[in-house]
Amino acid sequence: MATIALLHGPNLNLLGQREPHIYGSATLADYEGATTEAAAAHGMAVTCFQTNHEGALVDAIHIARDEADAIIINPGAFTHYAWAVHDALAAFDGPIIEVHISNPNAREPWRHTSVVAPVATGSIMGLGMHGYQLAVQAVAARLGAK
Ligand code: CA2
Repeated sequence: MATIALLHGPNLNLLGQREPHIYGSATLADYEGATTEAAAAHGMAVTCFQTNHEGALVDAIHIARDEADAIIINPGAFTHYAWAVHDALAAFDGPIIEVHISNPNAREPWRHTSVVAPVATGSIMGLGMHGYQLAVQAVAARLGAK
């Protein structure tokens, strides 16, 4: 069975607890559950991981090299400056979908740069939960899943 590593970066463990005007009321568990459900409809499994630490995210990407066929990643604020995350993703062979709940391009200028986008297969932003479901569809299409 094809496996997707669903990776979340810093502060995304707080989803649903603060800033609902930006990020909505869904929790991280809601995002992980919806992604897992969407993947199951394509016969794929999902492993979920969230961290507030850059090195731990790099380690999770390295583990995904052996244990996952695709990555769906919301790197949080690491998106905008974490070149170690960029380099780790560059060493992953399968599809990588970068997802953001909000639309960083419609926010502060420092959010307009993504160091992840150049090594992602594609980027989806501003669509909330729907973005994760679209990311699963993109992975399924690229892996030839049902
Ligand atoms: O829109 C996204 O998904 C972001 O990746 C979220 C990051 C932000 O730094 C990126 O620019 C865009 C921040 C996540 C922080 O999430 C919180 C959720 C609830 C309360 C506080 C922070």
